[in-house]
Amino acid sequence: DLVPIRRALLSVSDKTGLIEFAQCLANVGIELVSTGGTAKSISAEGIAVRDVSELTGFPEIMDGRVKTLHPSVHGALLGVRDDPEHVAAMAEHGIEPIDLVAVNLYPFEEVRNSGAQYASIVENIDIGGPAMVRASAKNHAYVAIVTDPADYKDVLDSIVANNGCLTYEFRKKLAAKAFARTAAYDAAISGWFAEALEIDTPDWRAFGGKLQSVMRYGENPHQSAGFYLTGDKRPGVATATQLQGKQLSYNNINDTDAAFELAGEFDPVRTAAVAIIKHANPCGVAEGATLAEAYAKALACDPVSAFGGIVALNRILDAQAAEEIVKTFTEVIIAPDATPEAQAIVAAKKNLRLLVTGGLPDPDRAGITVKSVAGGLLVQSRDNAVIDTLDLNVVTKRQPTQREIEDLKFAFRVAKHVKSNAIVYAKDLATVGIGAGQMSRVDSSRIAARKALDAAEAAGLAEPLTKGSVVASDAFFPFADGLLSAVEAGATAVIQPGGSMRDDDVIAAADAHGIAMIFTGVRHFRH
Ligand code: 93A
Repeated sequence: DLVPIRRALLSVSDKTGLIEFAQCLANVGIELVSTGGTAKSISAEGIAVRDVSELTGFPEIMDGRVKTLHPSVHGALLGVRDDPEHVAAMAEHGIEPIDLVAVNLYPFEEVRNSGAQYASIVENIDIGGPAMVRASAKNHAYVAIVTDPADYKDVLDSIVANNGCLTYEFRKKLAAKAFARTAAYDAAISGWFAEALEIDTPDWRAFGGKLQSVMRYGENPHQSAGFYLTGDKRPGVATATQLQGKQLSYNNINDTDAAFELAGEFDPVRTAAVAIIKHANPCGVAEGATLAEAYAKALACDPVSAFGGIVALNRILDAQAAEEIVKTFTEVIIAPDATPEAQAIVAAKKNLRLLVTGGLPDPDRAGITVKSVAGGLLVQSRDNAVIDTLDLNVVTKRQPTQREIEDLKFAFRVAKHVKSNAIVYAKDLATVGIGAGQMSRVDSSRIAARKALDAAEAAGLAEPLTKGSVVASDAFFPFADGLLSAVEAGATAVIQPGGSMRDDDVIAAADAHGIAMIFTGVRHFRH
């Protein structure tokens, strides 16, 4: 069970803690062997170390691409110490066993994230390092593999506590950690290729992830929760800087993500846009000449639900918008940035969380989404269909007016971010009624119209804003009833994917009421 540690191989790119580790190993009589740079650092401190080329009888070649890839090294790591044939082979070829290996790999992830050039990223794919890590980890019955400088101290303590040996239990744990490291390393490399080639397929990086924070609780207080980062640097809730406010909760993170992904649908050069989110669904979205105007329009859609909501902006938060937003109790504001004046205004609300992202999510971009089911994970490519690039077919006798077209595109853009069944009424580039998450489309349509009535009543308007509005549906109307309920609410134009067996009935119903209807050919289910 106990393996005496007599010889150690050190080959590290991250030289954190190296000297102290090497010194302590040497102090207890362990012989040190090292690769070029590592050996240099160690011997510079006056610690005795043999160069690995002395073991291999072969120099490092090809700019270090081949330095430890040699039978003298891998035989020393893989040899089974109580197998007579292995022992004989080691003796025959003069292979000196290695009992402890400390390796950390070329910093591929850092180099990739630093925006280095292609060739230098490729050069930072470590081959010999992972080979040694995997060989030692496989042979953990005899070899201890250390891949994290944070473990040096435990290793040393353990060697001292066990009279120069390490236990099987300890070596096994180190081996498990070693394989996790090489798996994450390869996942980073394949993820980088997938990105470079724009491969729109599941990317396994999403299942690794680094713990960013532990939340007080999950979706409910009796659930525990953590937030893991995939390493993807796109602007969003995971990479944002929090300028002020309480720690984000699990639900905050989920809702903030929904809010900002929706805000990202609106090109900031073309328009200012604001999305207000509650329980991962928008309760008001609008475009405007300024953020303040867009916010006021978004708020008017459903001011009751907006209470305690999340506000996402597609432009830099300015003072005028901040003044408006802080008038309503808001949990989180997320924007590409915030002016100092706006920050000062938000600062008056101590608990209000303000996140800045440095940019907007790109709705066109490929990516993946993951959802857990009992015993599995469902993985799919991101819904990156965007209305601007779709073929819009008018299927009714009446063509939509220019104003209707603008509102229809707006409504469909929003519907993509509403849980199915999604019905979105819009007028003058603002939502005026949103029906979300219903099991029947006609119910969503009725709820949206009902909410528009409530909002009109609260605002003292004579009639709901759905009068003269347009309506978007995330999926086709299976029957004419959903469309008819929208007509009843006062919609004059409809946008939907089309594709129902009864499209003809639905088109006939639209024609009978003088409705203009567009088919997009693309569905936006979101569950
Ligand atoms: O270029 S490699 O893939 N070929 C090798 O044979 C090899 N052996 C160790 N990279 C190799 N290494 C890596 O070199 C280690 O994983 C470590 O990250 C680094 C240490 O090099 P140095 O001691 O010269 O700083």
